[in-house]
Amino acid sequence: MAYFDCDKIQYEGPSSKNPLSFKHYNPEELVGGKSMKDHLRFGAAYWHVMRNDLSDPFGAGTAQMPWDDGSTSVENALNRVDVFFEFLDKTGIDFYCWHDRDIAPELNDLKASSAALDQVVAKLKTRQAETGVKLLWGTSCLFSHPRYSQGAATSPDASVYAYAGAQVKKALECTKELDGLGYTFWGGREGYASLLNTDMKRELDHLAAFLHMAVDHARKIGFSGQFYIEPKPREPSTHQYDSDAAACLNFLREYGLLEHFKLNLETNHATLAGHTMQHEMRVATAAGALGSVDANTGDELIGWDTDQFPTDIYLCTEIMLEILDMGGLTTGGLNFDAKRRRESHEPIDLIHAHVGGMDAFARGLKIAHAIRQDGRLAQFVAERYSSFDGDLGSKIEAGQCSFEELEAHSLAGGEPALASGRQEMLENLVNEFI
Ligand code: XLS
Ligand code: NI
Ligand code: NI
Repeated sequence: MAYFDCDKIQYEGPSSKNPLSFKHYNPEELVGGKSMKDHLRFGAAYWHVMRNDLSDPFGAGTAQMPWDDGSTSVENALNRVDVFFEFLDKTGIDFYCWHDRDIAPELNDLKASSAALDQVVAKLKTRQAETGVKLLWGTSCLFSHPRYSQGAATSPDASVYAYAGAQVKKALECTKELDGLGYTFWGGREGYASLLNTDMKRELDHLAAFLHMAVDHARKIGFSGQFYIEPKPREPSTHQYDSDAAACLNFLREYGLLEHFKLNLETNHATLAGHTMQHEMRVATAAGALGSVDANTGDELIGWDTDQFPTDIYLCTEIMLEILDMGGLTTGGLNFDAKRRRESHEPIDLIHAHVGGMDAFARGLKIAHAIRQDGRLAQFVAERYSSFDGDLGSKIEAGQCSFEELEAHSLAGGEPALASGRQEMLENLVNEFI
């Protein structure tokens, strides 16, 4: 039974008027000696594709899901797997991500929930083997159930903490079973609503202990995938401890976790943090910790995580520039953590949405590659800092300079003649390629 009313999406080139075709994403086409598919490593989010009914705080779900009987039965969960793989096949997406509770229902107790998970994981494993699709990362939903309303690894209640640990243990084992390339922690409710009732230091210590246990367990079971932390400043909590890339890096360093974790950066979360995505990526790359991307976009006018599909060519260009500059994605990918608008309720809208996101990133990739090939942008930046290549600058960069030497230099050299930053010229240069 097919649910998406289209054939497998084909590359038809920029002149095609067929909305269900790729105009720019041509998976095997080489860009700088590497296929577009390998550059972009697109992933689909099980929670949005299969489980998001498009409800919002003001109204019920609108999404048509003719395959879903609305029950929490394992049979229903198993049926969804086939629909999801039809979707992956038609869009040509090779990676996917899940939360444990997206793929299988939370049942009456932990044992029953874990058993349900095992059944679905077995089916996913079979479908992966048949298709070559890979699990980009798994994660555990530690934010939906009421028990986690005051946090999971930062809950004030040790029994809730334990439950969360048990859930992550199982989710890690399932990720290993599916040869997952990574495992993500997004601190859904790891933060606070009020400091009046919060012992922040204790909560952070607990969170670090939790992540260390995850690292230890991964080692025990032989899971060698990459761990990620996904920053987000707020929503659902008022303040989340993983508020942005810099806060995450500080936390990981402070608790001796940086060697085990990279960041999974989400565009809309950067917006909520008051940063650009490029800023967040630059911060992560500087620490050697940019792992993966949750590719979506926010709305400048709405202060929450609207999780829209990326369609902005400038944005995709900036993201691809950062990715190419760091030498490309390795374990990570571009995971569409994005949902259709509530008005786009038909199954085919899922295809339109992903095709658009893939094409936008394909253009971003080609443009970013062309900008790098051209070389003027990088050359400008290199020249802008070239005074640090001289005697004084090299000494400063090597940590071998003193204030006395800086004083002597300034006394002898007089007032520095500063060069222009040429921002507008560079913006025009980028536009040459867009
Ligand atoms: C929510 C997050 C979430 C994570 C996975 O805002 O983006 O979807 O990616 O838990
Ligand atoms: Ni995300
Ligand atoms: Ni998000």
